[in-house]
Order: sequence, then structure tokens, then C-alpha cells
Amino acid sequence: MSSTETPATTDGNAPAEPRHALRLFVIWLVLSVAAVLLIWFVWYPHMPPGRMTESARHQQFDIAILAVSAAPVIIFVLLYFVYAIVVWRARPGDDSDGPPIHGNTKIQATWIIGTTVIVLWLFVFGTVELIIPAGAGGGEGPSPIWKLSGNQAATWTPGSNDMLQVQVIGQQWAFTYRYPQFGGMESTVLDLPVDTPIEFHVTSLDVIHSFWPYLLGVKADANPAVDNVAYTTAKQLGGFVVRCNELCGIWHGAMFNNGTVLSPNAFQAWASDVQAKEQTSGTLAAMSPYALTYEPTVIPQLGEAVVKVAGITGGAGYYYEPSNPVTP
Ligand SMILES: [Cu+2]
Repeated sequence: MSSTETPATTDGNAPAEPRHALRLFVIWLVLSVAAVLLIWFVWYPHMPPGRMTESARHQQFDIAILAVSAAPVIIFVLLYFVYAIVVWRARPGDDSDGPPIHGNTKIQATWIIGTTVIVLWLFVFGTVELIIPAGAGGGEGPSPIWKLSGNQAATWTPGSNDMLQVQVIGQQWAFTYRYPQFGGMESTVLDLPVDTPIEFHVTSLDVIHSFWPYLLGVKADANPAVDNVAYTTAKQLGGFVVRCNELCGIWHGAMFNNGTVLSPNAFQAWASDVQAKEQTSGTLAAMSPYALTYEPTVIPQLGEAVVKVAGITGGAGYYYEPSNPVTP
């Protein structure tokens, strides 16, 4: 502070220091409150992935909470940046250093307490939000640590608290869905009942795929020979798209199909109807029995024993009728 502008700087700085902090705090508080209100009341209802299922609602809530937590931090950084440029900018001809701030106990204590609170808050909030919705819609492997509450039953009826089991089978390049509580029938659409605990069993017949009905807030890897369990509960009726979210070959981008959340009675009618049709047509008898994983189609070609059922090689061998059948 020994330049030609010393008198001006001293005049401006000495009484002004505490006012800087207060000014910054007031501006920060006003901007932060405005940002938090905007995020919560305007942005939050439109954030992905929407509110179609319990897991989607939790994810939307998590994103809103993270945005609300981050906004005051971002606003402080930007505000301090702009304030420093405007107010503390070096005037032409002033080559002196600013006053040293190391050793300032208040700033150090504020920094340590502030960062500690933010990190601990994110840790606790993230952990709770992972456990409460039983895995937050992600695949938890074959034996989930966190289970959704619901009865395990061999059949499913509307209005009960029975878990609906749906097996998701990925293969190049389509998803199919098997319903073990409806005779193991298989569908190319993923229909689900509303307000019902759903247990997805995700697997693959060939390479690694990823089951991603993003409006349901569910994403689970589909690995061959692995039974990957994910939970959700649909809360709104309507249609959704299922996409593959793991680069799985040349037609990966075309690997998607659709599903619908129906009323429990409409779902039961649909599922029973598909089951009856597949029973009549012989499809159920021709398919491999329901299992948590199936052998990939390459196995028979490696010389493994296969079982032939009604013209389709099934059992532990082919699961799908090969386009170019191999005679065992
Ligand atoms: Cu895929």
C-alpha cells in the first residue's frame, strides 16, 4: 500500500472491510433464497426422470435436493468472483500486493466447518436415499442387500401385496419379458400393474446389455449368466420406453421397445390372456422352462448337450429358435 494512491486506498479500505463481508452476505442470501425457491417450485416438478414410479420420484427428489444444495455454493463462488473483479480490481498503476489473509482464524474456521457440513450432509442424504427405496432403482445383483417389502408368491393377484416378478432378457438386439407367475409366458412389451411392488430379474443371452426404462427410474445391467435384481413400484398409469444403455453391438441404437403401466385388473387380464394364447399355440411348452439365467445361444455350437422340445432346441441349450438350426 505504498503507491501514489495510498490515501485513497486507506480511506476506502480501513472502514470498508467489515461492510464487504456484510454486503457479500446480504447479496448472497437474497440470490440464494431466490434460486432455491425457483429450483424447488419451478424446476423440480419438471426434472427427470419424472414421477412415474417410486424410484423415479426419489431420483427426482434427489436431483432437486442436490440442486438446492449446490446453488448457494455456486452463487457464492460466482458472486465473490464478480465482486472481487468490480470492487477489488487493481487500479491502473497499482502494482502492490493485496493484504495477506493467511492466519485469519474466522475464514479458516468458516471454510473447515462449511466444507465438513456439506460433505457429511451429502454422505448421509445419499446413503439414506440409496437404502430407503431398496437400491434406488439400480440393479443390486442376485441377492439384494435392500429388499422392497412385499410377499413372495408363486402367483400374483390384484389388490394383494404380492411382488410381481418380471424377468428382463436382453439379447442382440431386443428385450423380452417373462412373467413366471403367469406360467412363464413371454412378451415383447413390458406391461406392469400400478401400485404393486415389482421385482425385475435382469439377465442376458449374449453380451452385456443394460435395461433402462428411464421413466420408471430403473437401470440395471443385463449380463449373461447373471440374475440382476432391481425394484420399483409404479405410481402413475401410462406408457414408457425401454432402452438398452450399454453399447452391445451394431444395432444397439435400435434396441428399444415399449411398456405400459396398467390398473392391476387390466394387467391381470392382459397377462392371463397372453398366457392362454401361448398355451394354446404351444409356445409355452416349446420355450425353455423359466430359470433365473439361460445358456447363451453359442453353447450348443461349442459341443454342449442340448434338449430338443417340439422342434425347438430348448432346455439348457438353445433358448430361442435359431435362424440357422444346428442339429446336435
Ligand atoms: Cu443392448
